[in-house]
Order: sequence, then structure tokens, then C-alpha cells
Amino acid sequence: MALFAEDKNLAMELVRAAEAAVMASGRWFGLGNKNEVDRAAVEAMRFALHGVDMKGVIVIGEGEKDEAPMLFNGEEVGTGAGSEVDIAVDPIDGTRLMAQGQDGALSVIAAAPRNSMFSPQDLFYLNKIVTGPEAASYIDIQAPVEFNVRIVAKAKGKAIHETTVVMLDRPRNESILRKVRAMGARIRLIGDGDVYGALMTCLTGHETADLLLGIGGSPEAVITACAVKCLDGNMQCTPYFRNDQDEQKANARGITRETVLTLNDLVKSDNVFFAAAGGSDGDLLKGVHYHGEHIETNSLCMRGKTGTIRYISAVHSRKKLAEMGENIEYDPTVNEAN
Ligand code: VTB
Repeated sequence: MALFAEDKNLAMELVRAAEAAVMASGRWFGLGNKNEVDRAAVEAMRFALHGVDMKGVIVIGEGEKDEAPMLFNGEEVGTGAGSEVDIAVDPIDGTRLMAQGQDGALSVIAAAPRNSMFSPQDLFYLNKIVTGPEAASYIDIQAPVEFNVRIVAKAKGKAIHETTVVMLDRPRNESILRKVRAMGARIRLIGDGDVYGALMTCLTGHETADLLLGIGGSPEAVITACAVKCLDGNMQCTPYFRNDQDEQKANARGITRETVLTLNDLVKSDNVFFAAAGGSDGDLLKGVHYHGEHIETNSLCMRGKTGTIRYISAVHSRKKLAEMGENIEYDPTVNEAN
């Protein structure tokens, strides 16, 4: 039986969890405290998830149990009724962006059949390549940067100087940056949030980049892979070792410099769900906005099996949500702005 056959509503439940995360953390927008952005988002998302009919286990979460009190790797979420699922969460991908009042923060969550998501464990970073459907079958992370930029441009009928590469603005990506610049391709440097960066390349008709390259977080890579599956894009990763210790730990589980993680290695099933809600305004989704008694959220949800992408703009009543005990009220620990 197709897993989730009875769970057509799971996508909507995941949207609700992402909405809760942005409504709670959005209160901290621009206040300079990324820890509070994360705390508020985690608490709200966890509260929302516990009401969902599923037997979920957090595979990609806030960290190991001894370091993350909530949404830790291995935590069981959901009512226990329904399908057994892996859950991957980043309550706010780009907490720094949110805390600094910058665009591009996104709450993301994905679900897939139990034991289908890659577990990064001590492999914290991956070198990534992501592109949308048009060039999906041509990219090769083991090929030179120039090859991948050229093949994506060709597949999309673009000149090199019309092709946009998106990557995290980090020193570790400097060599890739130089090669792309030398080709004359356009470059979108993002401060944080490479799940968003990947979405920019895969939402056909809405794309604001053609190819994501560079080294980013491995938890985010698994979440990205779920979104890429829903969008018929493609993604490949290779390990990035910061030091010998990273490499030794990875080698112990059979991951070496030669390892390529394909899209199917990152998430084995096609029966995946992905949801995202705008934390701050961005290319694809407006962020959360507060209008007195009401709060506006903008989300998308996707299902791998059907490929359906739904954009959901919602207006929430603070009063009714507060009566339900949902954690979206203005956080009293925040100094009353003047
Ligand atoms: C990456 C990226 C994330 O943080 O994990 C990055 O995948 C962390 O990189 O989207 P550094 O350790 O170099 O800061 C994000 O940008 C946001 O969580």
C-alpha cells in the first residue's frame, strides 16, 4: 500500500507546524537575538506537531538529545496514530537572517516513510549541487564547476552570462565562486538559508537561480532533498571534512572523499512531503506579518507522489489561537519596543 494513502492531510499538518514556527519566532524579527528566534520557533513547531496523527521520529532536528531539549534527533512526535514517518525540521533556516531583520528566513519541515532519510550524524557539512527539472539529468557533482554551469545553461537555453548560480557566502566556497565568476555567470550570494537557495532553482516558472553550488549544512541537505524530490529536480552531495576528525568519523561509517550521495541516498522514498513558511520576506514567500488581532503567514506545501505544489496564504486570529494555548503571543521577555 502506498504509504500515507490515508494521510493526504499530512501536507496541511506540516504547513500548520511551519506557520506556528514563523508566527512565534517572527516576534523576534530584527531584535538581534538568534537564540530566541530559534527557541520560539522550536517550541511552537513542537507544540503543533504533537497534535498530528502520525508516528513520527525526528531524524533531522535541533541536535542530539543532550544538546537540544526539543525536536532532538530521535524524539517521537505526533499522536502515534497513522503512518510511521521520518520527520526533518529546521524551525527557522536562517535564524541569523531573522534576528538581523534580513530577508530569506524560512521555516521548513519534511516527512518521508520511516528510515528513508539519510542521517548525517557527525558529518556536518556537504558540498552540494542542486538544479531544477530541465537540467536534472545532466548535472554531475564530480565534474568541474565549469561543466555543470555550462550544461545547466545549455539545458535551459540560456547564455552563460544569463545563468545564475546561488551559493552560501562563505570562505569555504571561495574557489567555486572564483571559477563561476571567471566564466561570466551571474552569482547570487546568500548569507544563510541554502534550503531557500535550492528552492530558488527548482520551482519552475518562479526560479530566481539556475544552479546551487557550494558547501552547506548536511541536515539542511536532507530537507532540501525532500523538496527537490517533490519538484523533480536533482541534487548530489559529496562530504566536506573540516578536519581529520571529521574524516575519520565518516570513514568509520563507510563515507570517504570519493562518496557521492545521490538524491535517492539523501531520501530513499518518492513518497515525501515538504512544507515551508516564510519567516522573513523572500523571493518565493512573503514572511510573517502582524496586523493587530490578525497574523498573516505565507506557505507552500508539496507532495512527492503527486508533484502538487500548493501556495497557502493564511490569516490567523491571535485571540482564537491564544485560547487554544498556541504559543504565538508577543513574548513578554522581549523589551517593549519604544
Ligand atoms: C549552513 C546552511 C544553513 O547555516 O548549515 C549554514 O545549510 C551554516 O554554515 O542554511 P556555517 O556553519 O558556515 O555558518 C544556514 O545558512 C542556516 O542555518
